[in-house]
Amino acid sequence: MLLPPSRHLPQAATLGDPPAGDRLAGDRPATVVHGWLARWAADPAAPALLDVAGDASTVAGHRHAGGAWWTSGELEDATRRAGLAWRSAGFDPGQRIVWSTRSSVAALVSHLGAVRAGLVVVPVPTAATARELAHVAATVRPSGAVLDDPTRAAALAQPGAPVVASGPGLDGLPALRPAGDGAPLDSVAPSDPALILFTSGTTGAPKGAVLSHANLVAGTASVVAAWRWEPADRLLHTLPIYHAHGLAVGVYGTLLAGASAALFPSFDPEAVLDAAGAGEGTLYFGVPTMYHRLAATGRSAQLGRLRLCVSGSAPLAADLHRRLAASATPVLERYGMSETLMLVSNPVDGERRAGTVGFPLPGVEVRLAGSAGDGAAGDSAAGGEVLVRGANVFAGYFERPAATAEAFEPDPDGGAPWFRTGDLGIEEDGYLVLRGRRTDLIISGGANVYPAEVEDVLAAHPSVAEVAVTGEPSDEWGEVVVAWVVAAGAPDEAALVAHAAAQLAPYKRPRRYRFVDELPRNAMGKVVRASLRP
Ligand code: MCA
Repeated sequence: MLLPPSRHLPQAATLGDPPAGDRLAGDRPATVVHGWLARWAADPAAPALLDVAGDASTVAGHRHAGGAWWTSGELEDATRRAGLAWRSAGFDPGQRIVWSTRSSVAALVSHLGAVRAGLVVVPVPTAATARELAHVAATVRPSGAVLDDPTRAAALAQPGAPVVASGPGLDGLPALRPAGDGAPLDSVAPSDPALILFTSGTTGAPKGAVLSHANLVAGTASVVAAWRWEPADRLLHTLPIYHAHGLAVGVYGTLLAGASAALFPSFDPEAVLDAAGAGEGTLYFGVPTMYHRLAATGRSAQLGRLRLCVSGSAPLAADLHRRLAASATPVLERYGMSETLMLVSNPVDGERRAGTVGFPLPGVEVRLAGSAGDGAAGDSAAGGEVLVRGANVFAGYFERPAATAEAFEPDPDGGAPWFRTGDLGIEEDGYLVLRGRRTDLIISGGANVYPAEVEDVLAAHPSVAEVAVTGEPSDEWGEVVVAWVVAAGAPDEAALVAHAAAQLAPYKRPRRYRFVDELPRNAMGKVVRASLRP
């Protein structure tokens, strides 16, 4: 069954192949780069980004005084210099760079410059271990890297493939050729790859989802339109910039709307509430763990001064939604994925219904497979699998044709294929209600954890005979990671904790170890993770 089309705009409109009279398609730039350039040229004096930490920064020779707003004109200059610095260091369109930095304007300038130069940016969490960095490097074979900590570059080295590493200021890039050599800046085409986001992997190690410039512009323009994002808006930005939420929604959205964002170096609930209470912002985007901590301060009424608070990346508990609505503001819950960017959102105008993620965004089609009115089989209590398509949906996983093929389902009417989200849902008055997952994915603090990856790491430890990993509900984190271990000999939890700390980023590490005599298995001998969950 197809969900009713977008109800976000005053008139039915889509961002896909548009019907006549679609006002949004006319406004939409061909790529995000073209969108940013148009905004920067239209109002170069407009404030664009602020480092709340107040650090002075120099990027590719552009100097900026600490504590002041970067204007649109400065961003254009600095990102052009950064793009030319990549060129001068020998980088050509299509080459891949790993980008793993804390939130700062300098880090974003290095990123935006690379995108203007047509490089493909591969964001990686700053807490990634050497093993995780090596997996990324072995998969995408990067030529360069931007890292806060240059010593991490060693983990990216591949035999016979040097990686040029720099800090966010790009001072580590060599000048090997005139910057004018190679393709001109800003010559990307909509179908060119722009980002590779590591994600998914119901079957083991994470894969790289390749997003094109067309995907980025579709996935960003839809929320700019639906959330009525205007140049006067100012985002209080506390998300990490290496995930789609903080990067594509938070940063690209701000720049495409010609709006501004104050970048906080990390999430501190008191700092957010101080800024909101002082009228320093109009927008806040967070994961449910952040809203949980904001509510726990007892000061969440300050959020009521903002125009719009958005929650995503994990389900927002209906009870927390109601508490925030009563004390401050009805949070707008939305739903997206790294492979697709934003898909479904509660409305700005109209009821933001707790426990639902809302209506399809402009340009996104949503179908529930296996529900009434759909040909495929499915579990009617949990609803059908959520299938989506639109210009925002990625083309595939990097060099993984079989995994890509599995991720899509043919259209019953012979149209474009549908991306399988792995989530199950039902429709209620046009709102999408998510009801669990087809996969064993765990979402902790808004970050995705794949049981198979954690199991592979733990299984390599000599004290482990067998292991299964599941998620356990948590008010603060949504879910926390739990490992069920059949020990080989005496159980040794301390050794497993140390082993996990060396191999896994903190959010993937089990919070609890439960030692058991055996793991539940089905008739085929496969471990049934679902029967370990509470
Ligand atoms: C940190 N820790 C975590 C997590 N983050 N443990 C489990 N899950 C996590 N997500 C660890 C810390 O390393 C620390 O470990 C302990 O938990 C407590 O740390 P604390 O200081 O309280 O945490 P924090 O550093 O304040 O981090 C909490 C956070 C952060 C701010 C909520 O997790 C966060 O920024 N989450 C957002 C993730 C995100 O952006 N997801 C978007 C994915 P120890 O005690 O051992 O030191 S994009 C996406 O999902 C799609 C596209 C979408 O729709 O948005």
